[in-house]
Amino acid sequence: MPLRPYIVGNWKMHGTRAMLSEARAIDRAAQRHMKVEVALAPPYTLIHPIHREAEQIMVGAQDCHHEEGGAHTGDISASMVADAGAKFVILGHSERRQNHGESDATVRAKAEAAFAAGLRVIMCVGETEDIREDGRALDHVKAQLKASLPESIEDAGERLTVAYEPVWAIGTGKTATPADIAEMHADIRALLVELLGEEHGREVRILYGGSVKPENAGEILSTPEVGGALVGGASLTADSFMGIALAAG
Ligand code: G2H
Repeated sequence: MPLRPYIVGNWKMHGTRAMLSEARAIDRAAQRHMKVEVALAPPYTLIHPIHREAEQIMVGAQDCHHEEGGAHTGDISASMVADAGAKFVILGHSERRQNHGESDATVRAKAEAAFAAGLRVIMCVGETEDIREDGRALDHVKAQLKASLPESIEDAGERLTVAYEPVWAIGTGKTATPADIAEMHADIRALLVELLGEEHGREVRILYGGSVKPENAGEILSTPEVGGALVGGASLTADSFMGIALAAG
């Protein structure tokens, strides 16, 4: 049976405890829209407070370190975010790949650590504008995904989600066309089936991310092979975030 549409808010580096009221409002609204799975990835400092209060939404982290512990000042491990209440972690976001020099190998090591800690993983992939203009977007994204995923993933259908986020569409107001999204998601689906087998490969949800907002969510979410959305800016208020969730189901 296909999993429910998955709408995930990525608060990035936004949010102090003053934002807890927004998380509560999202949680209350999510209780009225059970056809959609709603999740939030706040900054680390808000994982536990939101986890303690939320009844419906799933809370996750935006990153984790690949090692279990050690002399890594400022880092946080997969088991630590799980201990704080996180049920999933976003990995390989382009802001991590670009601003922190994360390679596919680093992202893969983080995914292995996250699965070992019992977390679900949202694996982000996407091409830059130069790569798209060169006509290499499909090959680039598939190579990135293949190199970022662990060799084997138990219960991949449930525990893995892929997010396609064209780098040029993130926070810019630009979105890919439905035809471009459908083409990319179909290619990602074919690769997932090749890597994970027919059953799990078809079950994994493929999210679209990049300037998703209530106004464009209906069109994006009805595109073939789009199983939900990873939402940045528009997830910061309950009204706009739940406007997107409503468009999903
Ligand atoms: C892409 C997205 C969420 P935004 O990074 O991951 O952010 O919706 O602000 O483009």
